[in-house]
Amino acid sequence: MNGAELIVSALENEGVRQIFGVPGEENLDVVEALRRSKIQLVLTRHEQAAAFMAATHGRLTGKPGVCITTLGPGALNLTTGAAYALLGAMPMVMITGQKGILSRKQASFQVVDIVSAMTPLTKMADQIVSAATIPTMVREAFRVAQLERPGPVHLELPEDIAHAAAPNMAPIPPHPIDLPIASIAALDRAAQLMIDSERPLIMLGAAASRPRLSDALSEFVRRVQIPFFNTQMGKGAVTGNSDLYIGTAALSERDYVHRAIDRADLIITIGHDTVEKPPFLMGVNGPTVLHVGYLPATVEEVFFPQAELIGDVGPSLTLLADRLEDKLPKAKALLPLREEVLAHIADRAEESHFPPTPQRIVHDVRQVMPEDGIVCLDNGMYKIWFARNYRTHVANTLLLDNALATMGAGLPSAIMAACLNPDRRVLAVCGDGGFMMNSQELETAVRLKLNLVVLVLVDHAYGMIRWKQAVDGFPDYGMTFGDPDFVAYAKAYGAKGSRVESADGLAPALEAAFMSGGVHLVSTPIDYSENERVLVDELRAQGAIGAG
Ligand SMILES: Cc1ncc(C[n+]2csc(CCOP(=O)(O)OP(=O)(O)O)c2C)c(N)n1
Ligand SMILES: [Mg+2]
Repeated sequence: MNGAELIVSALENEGVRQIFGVPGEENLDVVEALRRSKIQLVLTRHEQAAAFMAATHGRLTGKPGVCITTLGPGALNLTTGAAYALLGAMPMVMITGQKGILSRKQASFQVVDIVSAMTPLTKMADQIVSAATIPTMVREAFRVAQLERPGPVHLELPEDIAHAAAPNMAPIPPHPIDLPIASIAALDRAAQLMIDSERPLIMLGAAASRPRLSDALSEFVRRVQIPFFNTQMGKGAVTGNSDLYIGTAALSERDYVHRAIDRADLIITIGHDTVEKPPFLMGVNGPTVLHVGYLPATVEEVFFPQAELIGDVGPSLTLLADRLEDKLPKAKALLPLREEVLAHIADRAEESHFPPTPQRIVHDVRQVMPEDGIVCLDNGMYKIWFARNYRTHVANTLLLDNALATMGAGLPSAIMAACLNPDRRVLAVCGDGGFMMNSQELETAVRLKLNLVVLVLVDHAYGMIRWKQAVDGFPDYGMTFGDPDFVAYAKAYGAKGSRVESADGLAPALEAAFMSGGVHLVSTPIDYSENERVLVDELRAQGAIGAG
């Protein structure tokens, strides 16, 4: 047995089925060990995409996804993915190669101190210096990656350690770890706050979307009957309960949902992670915030809860609901605002206008996506529209990144979602800017024979920045570009492609794309004049009303 075989057996022991990446010569012993293992090596066309895919595996399953690269340039290409997983709390294990550490036959060629580069981007970054430490280091890497708050870890395996004879060691079996549940005193205090509240509101934050939490959380909301809103990354954290949904806080203030937020006297934030753009701004005049989380709140200028319920969120919420049975007569005090808020959000969703408005696009996507269909967004202006307007009914069916908010993750995350859910519809939604940052992964999707539809929204611009430029009063300058013919581009990869050419053309084009199977790109123009009309003028007016 050599070091490479030992690490691959340790990965098998962790239940790893796929590894994503671009190997280099320093990984060849590992590649050979993978060839003889149960683990599939999935090549990507850029390491960044491999990291986005591995992180999304962690996000959707709670189990770390694994990616592998060579040393230096390949390893550095993982850094954006590492930050994506770190800010987004997605468990991931990154394995990178390195030149031999016992002798230096190639001097310093391609040698970069990757462990140092990864240290601020990970929960743990370490070099393996002896094969005998592999079983413990791999076990520790997976533990650290998964434990709250989950995130990425990095192991560097130098080629001589991978190649050298290793002791025949058994891997360390993983065991379930149950987190502590909130204390009785904290539960009583939280229950009292809720009982005393006149106008309570629940907010579901990013950590509410942990896959293992969705059943208990959905049940809690059903039992207490308090209306809820969510942050962008808390969207779709609960299954059902849609009659209590009161909106998504895609902006920090003055959006329609803030009519409810501003009137609440108690906001129970479940799993809020301040990596997200603030869903509301706390001020001296309230509201009171009860933070429920796996970990204590991070205190920020705009978020400083007055009470906390810390512990394994699912079981803690069950105990909390037990204390509230029949004691919340005011639970639905803010519910009457719901229809008004949602009616504004649905405004112009069916307008026949070409190019389609963002509202119409969100509406048409919802029409063709079944309840359990998964939409994966890249980053651009449309993300705000999807966050505000797209209704989710099943947990983890709208994957967006409001933490690093990086462009380029939409397609890789959708590839991972499609790998994990071959029987569900999966749609990537990308701007013409973000799509081109990892569009080469169309080849990966085709090679994996996935069923996947990619919707590209074409405005020939970095639209989001162009919008901000306008909002801030700058002249329109420097944000436009030319695009390839996206349909021809998709076809060049062996995918299918179609173009939306009329107001009513999007839904049928998406439906046909899903029906025909395989990888299919649908390109549509988008009319972003609504950004100014709704997200600036209309909300400014509504903010003025709110202030008065
Ligand atoms: C990697 C990366 N680079 C730059 C940005 C800043 N940024 C945010 S949105 C955006 C424009 C996105 O353009 P596009 O994908 O075409 O979407 P659109 O807003 O036009 O719909 C840019 C440049 C970012 N978030 N991530
Ligand atoms: Mg664009």
